[in-house]
Amino acid sequence: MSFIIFLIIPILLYPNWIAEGYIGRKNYVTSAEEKMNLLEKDRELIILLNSYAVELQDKIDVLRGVAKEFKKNLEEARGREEEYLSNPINRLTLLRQMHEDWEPVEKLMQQPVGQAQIESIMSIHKELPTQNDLNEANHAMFRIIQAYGLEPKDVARGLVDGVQYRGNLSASNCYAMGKFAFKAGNYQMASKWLSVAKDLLMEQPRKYHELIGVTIMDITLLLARSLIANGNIYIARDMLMNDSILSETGNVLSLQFIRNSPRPTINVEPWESALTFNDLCRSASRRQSNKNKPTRLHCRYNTTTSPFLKLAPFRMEELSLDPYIMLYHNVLSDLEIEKLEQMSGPFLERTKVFLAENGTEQIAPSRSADGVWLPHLQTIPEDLEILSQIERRIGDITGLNMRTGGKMQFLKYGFGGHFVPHHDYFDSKTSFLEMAGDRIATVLFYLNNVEHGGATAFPKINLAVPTQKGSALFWHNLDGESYDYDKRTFHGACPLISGNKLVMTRWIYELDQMFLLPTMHPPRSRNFSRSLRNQV
Ligand code: PD2
Ligand code: ZN
Repeated sequence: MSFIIFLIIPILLYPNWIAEGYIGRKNYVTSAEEKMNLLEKDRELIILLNSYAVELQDKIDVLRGVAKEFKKNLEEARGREEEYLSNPINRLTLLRQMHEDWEPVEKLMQQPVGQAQIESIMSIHKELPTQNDLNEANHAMFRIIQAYGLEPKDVARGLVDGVQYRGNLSASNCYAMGKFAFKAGNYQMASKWLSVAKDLLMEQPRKYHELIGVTIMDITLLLARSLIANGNIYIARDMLMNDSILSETGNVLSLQFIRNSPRPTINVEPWESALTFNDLCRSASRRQSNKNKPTRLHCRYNTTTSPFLKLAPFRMEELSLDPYIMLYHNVLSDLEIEKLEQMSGPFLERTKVFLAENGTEQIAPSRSADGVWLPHLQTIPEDLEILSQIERRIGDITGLNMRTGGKMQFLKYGFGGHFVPHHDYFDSKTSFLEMAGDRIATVLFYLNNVEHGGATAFPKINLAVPTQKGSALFWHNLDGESYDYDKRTFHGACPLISGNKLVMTRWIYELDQMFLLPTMHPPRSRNFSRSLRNQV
C-alpha cells in the first residue's frame, strides 16, 4: 500500500519544473488537440494510400493491356503454329514485337510505383503514435475495466459501464489488450481479451489481419499461455490439442508453457488493493448516469467565513462533518474557467511522480493527467489578476490564510486519466515544509461536467463526489482537534471513461494559519522512510 501514499511537491521546492516543462509533450491519449491531429493524420495517410493504390492500379491496367495485346498472336497461332509463322505478316509482327516492344515493357515493370506517396507516408510516420502511446491507451482501458468491474466481451462491443458507445473493437484491438494484460501479469483479463480476439478474428477479413501480423495461431498460443498462467491448464491443453494446426504439438506446448511461467514486464498500479475506491467510482458513475446528486447532509449559504460573504454568500453542501468536507457551488464563472483553460492549455504536460528518495521525477502509472502550475512565467498581467481574484475567493470561502505557495495546479485528465488514492499532506521533513508547515487543507475546483467517470472518491469515509462545473470541493487534511494527519482524507480521482476532466487544485499551508488557528504540533506519525512522494 505504501506506493499509493503520495504527496504533492510544492512548486517552490522545484523551481526548475517550470523552466523544464513549457513545451507540451504530444499526448495522443489526453490531449483533445492531438486527438484531432491524429484524425487529420489518419485522413492524410488514407489519401496517400489510395493515391498509391490508384497509381499501382494504373500500372497494372497498362501491363494487363500489354499482356492482352501480346497474347493475341499466340491465340491466333494456337493449333496452327507452323501455318501462322509461315505467313510473312505474322512473322514480321512477332519478330518486331519480340525485339522492340518487350524492352519498354520491362522498363515499365522495373519502374517503382508511388515513390512520392511512400516518401510522404514515411515522413508522417515519425509523428504517429508510438508504442508508448499505445501502451498508455491500453493501460487506460485496462484501468477502466478494473475500476468499473467491466467484462472485455462487453467493452469489445462498445458497452462500457452501462453506456452503449458507438463502435466496437476489432480482433487486433482485443489482441493488443490481451497482450497488454498479459505483460501486466493479469492473466485472467488476458485470457478474456484473447478469447474475444480469437472469436472476432474468425469473422473478420483474414488478409488484412495477416498483413498486420495478427494470426489465429499467435492469439491461440498467447491464450494458452494466459490460461495456464491463470491455473486453467486442462482448458489450455484441450484448446491446443483441438487446434487443427497445433494439435500434434499441443501436449508439448502446454508442458513448455507450464515450465516457463511468464513474468510481468509492465508496471501497473495495484487496483485490487483499492476495492472500496472502485466501488465508490462505480456508484458515482451510476449516479452520474441517473443524474442524481451525492448524498448530502445539509445545504446552506456560507456567510460567515469572511465579511465579504455577507454580501455574496456561497451555497455550501456539507458532504461530511468529520472529516470536514464541503462542496461550494458556483464559485467560478464560465468566463473565469474559459480564461483558466486558455492560460493553461499550451503549457500542459504530463504530471509526474516525484521520488523524494533520489530527487527524480518520473511519469508513473499511479497518476495520469496533464498539468501546469499557475501562474507560470508566461502568465500575462490580465490573467495574473484573475488568479489573484480566485485566490482571494478561496480565502473568503475557507476563512484560511493563503500566503504560502501561491500556485494552483490546473489538471486535465484524458481517456482513463486517474490518480490513485493518496493523502494530500506530506508527512515528511523538507526545508519547504519546515518553512510552510504541511498542507492543512485542499481546495479542488471542478472546471467542467464530466460525461462518464472521473469522480473524486474518499474510500475511508465512503464518499464519492462527481464533478460539477464551477463548484469547489474543500476539505481539511488535518484533524480539527488533534491536528494530527487525518488519514480519513485518503482520496483519489476515479478513471475517466469518456471526454476530458478539468480541475484545479490549491493547497493551503499550515503555518500561514498561525494567527488564525491554535498552533499544533506533534504527536504526528512522521514516517521518513516512505520513499514515494507525490506528484509534480
Ligand atoms: O482530480 C481529482 O479528482 C483529484 C482527486 C484527488 C485530484 C487530486 N487528488 C489532487 O490533485 O491531489
Ligand atoms: Zn489529492
